Amino acid sequence: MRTQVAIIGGGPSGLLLSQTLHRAGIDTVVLERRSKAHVLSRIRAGVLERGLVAQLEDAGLGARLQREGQPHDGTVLAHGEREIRIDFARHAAAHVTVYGQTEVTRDLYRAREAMDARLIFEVEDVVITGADGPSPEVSFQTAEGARTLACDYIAGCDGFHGVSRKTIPQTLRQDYEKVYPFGWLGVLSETPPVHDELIYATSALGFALCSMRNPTLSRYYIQCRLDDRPEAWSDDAFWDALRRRIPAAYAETLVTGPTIEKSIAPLRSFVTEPMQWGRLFLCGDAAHIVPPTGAKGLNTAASDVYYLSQALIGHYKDGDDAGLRGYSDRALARVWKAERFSWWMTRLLHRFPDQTAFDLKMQEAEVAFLSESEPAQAVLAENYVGLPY
Ligand code: RFL
Ligand code: PHB
Repeated sequence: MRTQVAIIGGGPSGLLLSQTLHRAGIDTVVLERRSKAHVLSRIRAGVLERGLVAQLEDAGLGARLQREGQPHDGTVLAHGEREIRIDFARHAAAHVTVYGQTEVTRDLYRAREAMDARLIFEVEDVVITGADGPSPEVSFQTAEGARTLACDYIAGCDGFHGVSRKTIPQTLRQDYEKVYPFGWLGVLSETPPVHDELIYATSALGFALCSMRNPTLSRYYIQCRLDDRPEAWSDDAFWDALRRRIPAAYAETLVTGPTIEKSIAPLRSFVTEPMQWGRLFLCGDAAHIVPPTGAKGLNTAASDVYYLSQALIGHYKDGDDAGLRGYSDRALARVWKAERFSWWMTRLLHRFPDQTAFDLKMQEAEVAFLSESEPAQAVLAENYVGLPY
């Protein structure tokens, strides 16, 4: 089997890259370790920056997103009973769009399948060879047996636990990592959202986030211990913990019900440099992870896809390899700013087990400053709606 660009991973990065390259006349094959149903069952991101919305529109995926995506002109930060509304429209002349990653992925699969794209599911034992030479190959197993995919370039879109990053020799890359001493317990529930904007809340009991997917589907998170298990949390215990962490006015109007999904995600900041080795290019979670506090993971994956697709189009259409040579530096320049923002939001809004009385005072002072300073709110708004590509 042969293609121009072999894409490892059929999550949002791999699918968006495949769709964008297809529209530019570049052939791809996507190799995905799991089944399509499994990929679509993962509940993840919910907030899309304008850059990602524009990319999806350019990729021919605007119709349902326009119909069902909800524009949000602001968000609420709550510290105990103190509320700060961050006005994106006023401070950044922009909005974000609430539209689930599951729906983005579903739209991408539909579009790719409508074009008879080559998507191979449930591949195992993926091995990349020759990425540092002129003729890279990807070998893998399917139910039918061993296969080899020859290609010009490989896009490693296989997430944090994938094989692509690990193929780059350890001596040629530098990993930067910060692991946080807590996780997020998230639930999905068929109840109306408690508010029409997201609420990022911090209290003496820890962080909570009130988010949503649509007017009848809510997504809530609370900070939890790293050794917590979702099964240990009854629905009642979850709702109780959430109510105690959000301002009283919201706690009183919160509509609760049975949860339809409950999972725990650890929080981590991670970047590998460079994001390229020979003809192998990393995109999205394969190269970097952010804690979800700033809603940046999917959006940063999307800017990587933008830079890489532009670079590959430059190569195939204009014979210009400058974009490929500069891919890693260009992507990392934006990635580090999203890392900084996500780390800052995480530090501002969570309770850390080793936090001293002084650290708590610093957090309080930062929230007080934010509530009084328009420029500080503008900085938050500018980062939240997404820095330009
Ligand atoms: P993914 O989504 O992990 O997809 C990688 C795919 O590669 C497959 N794979 C392999 N395939 C072939 N061979 C192998 N050896 C393979 N190994 C793995 C996997 O099965 C998978 O299908 O990475 P991608 O495409 O880079 O997308 C990244 C995003 O999924 C991620 O950054 C976001 O979900 C992060 N995130 C959020 N991002 C936002 O922008 N806004 C948010 O509001 C937001 N909220 C979140 C989040 C992530 C969360 N969790 C669970 C980590 C909330 C949560 C709770
Ligand atoms: C979500 O809706 O899943 C979500 C929203 C905002 C975040 C993280 C997750 O910062």
